[in-house]
Amino acid sequence: MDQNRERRNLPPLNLHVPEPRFRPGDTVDFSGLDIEAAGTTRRPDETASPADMRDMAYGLVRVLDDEHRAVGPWDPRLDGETLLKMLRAMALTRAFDERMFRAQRQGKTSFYMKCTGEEAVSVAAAFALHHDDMCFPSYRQQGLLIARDWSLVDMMNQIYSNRADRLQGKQLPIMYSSKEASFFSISGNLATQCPQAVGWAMASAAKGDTRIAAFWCGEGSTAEGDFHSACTFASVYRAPVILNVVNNQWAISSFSGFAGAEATTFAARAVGYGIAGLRIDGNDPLAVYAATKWASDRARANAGPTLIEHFTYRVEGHSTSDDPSQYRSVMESDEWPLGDPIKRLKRHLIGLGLWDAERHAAMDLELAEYVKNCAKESERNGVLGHGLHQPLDTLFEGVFEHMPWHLREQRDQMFAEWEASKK
Ligand SMILES: Cc1ncc(C[n+]2csc(CCOP(=O)(O)OP(=O)(O)O)c2C)c(N)n1
Repeated sequence: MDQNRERRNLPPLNLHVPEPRFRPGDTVDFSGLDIEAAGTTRRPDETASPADMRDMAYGLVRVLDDEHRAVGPWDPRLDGETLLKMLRAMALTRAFDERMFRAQRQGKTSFYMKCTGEEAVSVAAAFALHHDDMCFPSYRQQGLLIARDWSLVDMMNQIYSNRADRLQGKQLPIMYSSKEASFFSISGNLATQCPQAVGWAMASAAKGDTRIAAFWCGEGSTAEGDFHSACTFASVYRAPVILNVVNNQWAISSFSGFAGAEATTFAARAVGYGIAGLRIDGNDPLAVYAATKWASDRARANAGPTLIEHFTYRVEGHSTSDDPSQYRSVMESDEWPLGDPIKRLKRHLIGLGLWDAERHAAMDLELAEYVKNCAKESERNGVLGHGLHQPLDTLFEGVFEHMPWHLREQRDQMFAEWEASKK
């Protein structure tokens, strides 16, 4: 049989190439987004079987309603003091971002990345975790360090690659590492932290410890093979780990459709692996807190991992090297229907009678001043381009635990050439 003849009446095959809804200059209308009202999503027991909570992967856990009241079964009922601390940590994260972005524009550092609009994803999660639970972040969870009261000056020293940089200028700015804050070294290679977090959680369980692990990756990063490995190992061994997917709609200039968002949700990835999945309003600090607490209680009860999709929006450019007006409508961030996480918590606290606009404005001024003073302190240790900040030979340290002969040879050769160049 001639198969070519048989197929001659079939339409030609073609591929679907996703296209974002709005491009530069387009009027943005997000009314088509399916966003359910706050308080309507059910709250399963922390030990529920993944099969009994598949609907959660397609819903949207929300606590703060349009009037900024906390409603529904996911309301974590936090006390006012904790809520105010959370608000402050989110505002401090934003103030830090503002200052460091400007430092890059002033040439004091080569690079910076903001997390504007995503402050709740890291800060509220840090409040729900124990201080020594191990975090495996991407480059957009600086709020974890800030919520854990890590030194801003230390973070800035790293950004400036100066003489007080504990990473000795070896890492790109913002690729922090703090063992003391249980904050795993950030790697430029996307999604590598995912299987590493699962492995850490497995080790914690193997040792009979009570600490859990959590990773954060962007929705774009879920397209990496490492994300699949992480989900498989987490599911098979029921590792005490929280898999956070921060769906901020964009991976540099690629919209979430290129990572699979047109066909399903990112929380629904959990369904295929038999993992508990929660899809939550990532701009709702109370929802982030409640979901993280749920997942950590689940992990600590040996009931298995949880994959949380934080539905949010990347308000600013991808990094200081990016200009988002080249690929998306500038209206998008203003039109984003889930609002701003800091403003939402602020209005919630005002509604509770615990806060007001004047105190908020005063706090913003105080935080900006505090960040400025930290920057001044850090800049005394040097900024980019002001000479060599680290002794040259530190370049060869840490490659191996003990420096092998061939690295010593290269180091000596470098010094010899350096001396010769001065003559
Ligand atoms: C393995 C790998 N591929 C590509 C890159 C280049 N890169 C850096 S950030 C980024 C986009 C990541 O987007 P997403 O995971 O959605 O996180 P977001 O930046 O939105 O927080 C890409 C492609 C990289 N760093 N590593």
